[in-house]
Amino acid sequence: MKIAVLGGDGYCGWATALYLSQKGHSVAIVDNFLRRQWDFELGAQTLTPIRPLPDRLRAWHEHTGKTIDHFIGDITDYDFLSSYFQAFEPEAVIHYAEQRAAPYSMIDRKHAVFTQVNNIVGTLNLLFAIREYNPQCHLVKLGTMGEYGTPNIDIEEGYITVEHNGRKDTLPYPKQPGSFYHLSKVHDSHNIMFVCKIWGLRATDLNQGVVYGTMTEEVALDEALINRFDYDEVFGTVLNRFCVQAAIGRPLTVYGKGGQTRGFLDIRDTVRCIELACLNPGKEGEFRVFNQFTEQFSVLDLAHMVKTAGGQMGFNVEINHLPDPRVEAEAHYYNAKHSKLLELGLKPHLLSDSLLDSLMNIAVKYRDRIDAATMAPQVNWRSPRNLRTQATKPDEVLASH
Ligand code: NAD
Ligand code: USQ
Repeated sequence: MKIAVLGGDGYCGWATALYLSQKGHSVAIVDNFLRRQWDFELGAQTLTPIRPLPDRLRAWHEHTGKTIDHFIGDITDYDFLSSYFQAFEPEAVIHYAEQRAAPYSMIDRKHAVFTQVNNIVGTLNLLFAIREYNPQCHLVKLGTMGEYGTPNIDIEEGYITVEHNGRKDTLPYPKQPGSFYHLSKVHDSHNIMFVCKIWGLRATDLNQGVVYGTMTEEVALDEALINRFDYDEVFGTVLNRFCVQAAIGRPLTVYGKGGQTRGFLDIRDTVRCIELACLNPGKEGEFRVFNQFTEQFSVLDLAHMVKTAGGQMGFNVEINHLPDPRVEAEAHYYNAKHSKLLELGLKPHLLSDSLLDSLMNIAVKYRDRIDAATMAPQVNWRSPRNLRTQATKPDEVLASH
């Protein structure tokens, strides 16, 4: 298939582009390097030394003989997106190209506005481009499990059947997102569902849990292909942060009681889920929703797993409970369904089998690059600030460096 990977220089996108290319698909990446600029803005960097995109693509070609095309531009620019669609004519579009950090969206007004404009306008442009250039094209959109929040009932896959005053209907599952970023995903989902209905487009919304791991078979081929591993307070996800903290002898930063439970999956399962969605598109006019995660853990469960794994490697790992900078339930019911991708053939990798290899070893290998100053939580949901006011377009950041 001809598959577009929007956001292909980012964490999930890079692993996906290589995996699909290795499987024989024709892949073209789109990215505007915003993610790399946000590192400049925040004074943070990935633990792993990622190379510039052209170097990465050259290394991929040298190792496999395969070529991945790349188009540099901003998907909120419709002229750019149109020219990309006309040049590449994708049969499926994987859409990762959004601002994805909840804390980034909660820094202040400017970052909240930037996140929602970047994400919602980018997705809207994409919907119009699909309609204009190839209405048969299958949109595979990355949503998030955080769209649902933490209701006190089971979470279904996208839809729930409700009986009310003697009548029955199947309706979109209620959304209770917990940040301006997570809200942007809900707004995207509504826009996508609407155009499936009015224009007959076909889309799969993958409500993904927190992704962990850096290594996939393809990335492991060469150091020049290495993927991101973020651990700073804004872009670092909880498990990455705990592994890095353990590797430098810092106490693990559990926010509040640590009962916050989320769905998680290995990056190797992310790329497989994407492939499964592409190979099994829905019908014209169908808006499918899959919950894309394999296991659920509380933050405190993860802290204990890292403590044990660290102990086996000779680290004395302490667990700290910090006041929660977010507004979220710290102890709650959580049971989210996730059977649709398993039915399509997903065989999950389990955290208990890969934690040491995928995460702790990477954290230890690149320990000298860890900057502990970027670790303490400073963004607070209750008190947005104006300390960091850049919320950025690339040209603005580049001008300041
Ligand atoms: P990432 O920040 O590493 O990658 C996103 C990429 O998109 C970056 O390379 C960035 O430069 C690019 N981008 C952003 N806005 C763009 C624009 N307007 N035009 C062109 N390119 C743009 O993020 P990720 O961790 O790979 O996440 C990818 C997607 O998956 C996001 O939509 C995120 O919400 C979703 N997701 C991620 C996780 C996770 O744990 N990482 C979990 C659930 C869902
Ligand atoms: N947490 C801690 N200590 C830390 C960091 C985080 O206790 O040092 C807690 C948070 O308070 C939260 C949980 O860990 O309760 C998860 O936080 P996270 O930063 O790992 O993940 P989150 O903000 O939910 O966002 C990440 C990705 C996002 C994706 C989402 C999937 O950045 O792109 O959408 O995971 S989900 O969580 O299912 O919404």
